[in-house]
Amino acid sequence: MLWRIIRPVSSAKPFYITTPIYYVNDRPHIGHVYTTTIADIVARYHRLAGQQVFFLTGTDEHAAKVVDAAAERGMTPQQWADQNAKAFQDTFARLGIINNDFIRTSQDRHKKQVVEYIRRLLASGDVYVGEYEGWYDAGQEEYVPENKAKEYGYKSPVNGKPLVRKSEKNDFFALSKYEPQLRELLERGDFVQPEARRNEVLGRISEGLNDVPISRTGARGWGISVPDDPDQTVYVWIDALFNYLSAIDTDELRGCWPADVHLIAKDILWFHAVIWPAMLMALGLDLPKRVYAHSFWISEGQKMSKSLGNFIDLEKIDHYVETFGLDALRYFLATTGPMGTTDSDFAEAGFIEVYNADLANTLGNCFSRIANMTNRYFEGKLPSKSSNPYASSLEGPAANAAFDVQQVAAKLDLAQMAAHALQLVRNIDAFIENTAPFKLAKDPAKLPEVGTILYNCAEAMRIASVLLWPIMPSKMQELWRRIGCDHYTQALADHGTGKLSEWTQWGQLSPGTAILQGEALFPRYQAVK
Ligand code: ME8
Repeated sequence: MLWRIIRPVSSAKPFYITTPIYYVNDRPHIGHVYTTTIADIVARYHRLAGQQVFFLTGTDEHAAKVVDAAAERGMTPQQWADQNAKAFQDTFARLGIINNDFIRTSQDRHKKQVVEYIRRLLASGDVYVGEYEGWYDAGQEEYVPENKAKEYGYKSPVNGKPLVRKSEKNDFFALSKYEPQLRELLERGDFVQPEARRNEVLGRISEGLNDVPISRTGARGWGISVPDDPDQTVYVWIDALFNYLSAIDTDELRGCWPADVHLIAKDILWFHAVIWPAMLMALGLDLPKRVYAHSFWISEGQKMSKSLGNFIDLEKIDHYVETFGLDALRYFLATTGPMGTTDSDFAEAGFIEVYNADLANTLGNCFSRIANMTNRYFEGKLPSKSSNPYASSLEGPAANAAFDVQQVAAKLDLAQMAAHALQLVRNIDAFIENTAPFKLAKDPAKLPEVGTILYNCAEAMRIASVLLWPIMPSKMQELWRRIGCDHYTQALADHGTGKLSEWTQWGQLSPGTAILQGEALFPRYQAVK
């Protein structure tokens, strides 16, 4: 299968990035699309930089709410899970996501491995049988601690339904035993990002750690049975967290572990920052290098909800893609999305503003100017860079942009990645304004100067386009086609790798290359009245 291709370009450990695996009780929405798109951008950036990448996303299927949702429709849980898992796969494919694998927790390959991991956990001495009683959030498949339950008014903070008092006899994982190691891990500084999220987790650890159930009863035949104890089913969260290991637990891929980044949102940070590392400690496995928890999208100023009708669902996502193009959606998600600690608003007016300002008026317009002048004054062939006052004028700004993008990419600061690349495009525009090649061109004696100016512009634009490729792959490939750089597209096809440092060196475009004008890359959007 195509998505399993992983090219052995070097013996270095592949960069392993994951998204949460999403519940299949419903179809995907903008939140799921966001995390997976962001992961795609990061994965593409690492491939562009020449690194092998393993990018995993998928679906979490053994939740009780899947059994309920299926029953309401007269389907089996597997049928309902199949239908929704397909919706996630189709959506991601349509949105240009190039994950290496898509794991489903109902697949045999996952279930078999989980049984093995549970066996090892049981043998670790960190699991005991105990009775648990507490407030249960059925929608989230999660027990809520007493103080939190009180704070939430004994209602789910996610769906507002009453928490239920529940008691069970289960297998428990001795999480509390790992408190010192977890505290040390969190204090190390870069394990949980952003910083404020790390402090939240540390604060909660200070309140004390309760042991956690890793199995449950009454799973209605849907889930993974605990080995040698068929009454108990592996608790869906434990089953789900293991996906990060089960997907790569093959001779070919085991070397991907540990994960470089688990990308998630704030809602599931506790599981990833505390429970998951403790389980790995108990199993004697390496810990992921980083857990990055972004914030939430709200919509038109309010929390997304079906009843308010402001849910950014698949239909709305498709509407944006049809109207503005897929890359514009990716750009909007990357530049205005909630990667920090505040939520972001998905609003149509904001989308149009970003689209017109950055993509139509800046990036698209700047490329048109360069292509138009090259066609008007040099018959569409890139002029030579003779030495005159303008030689290498944009070389410094281009080098700065390349350097800055690499700095911020390491911090997953996608908005700044885009901003630095766009700054280079603004530098090109300012350079055109200052040198006024359209005026110089009136004097034939000045044509070598005009040529040098245009060479500078095209070269800087090429470098900006390389830096923007992870965010807007199709449009940048189209731009490459128009400036004779199809070999970049070929190198990056089928999970291939690029040469970021070479491609951002100055002076790669050969004079004489055909520069194609073509249609506007990002036509200006005018609202239909
Ligand atoms: O929690 N804004 O699955 P889930 C941004 N199966 N991102 C959002 C979002 C929003 N409004 N809403 C959801 C689960 N997300 C478990 C995970 S992992 C081992 C198991 C994204 O379907 C975000 O990434 O509820 C969040 O963490 C995830 O969807 C939760 O997806």
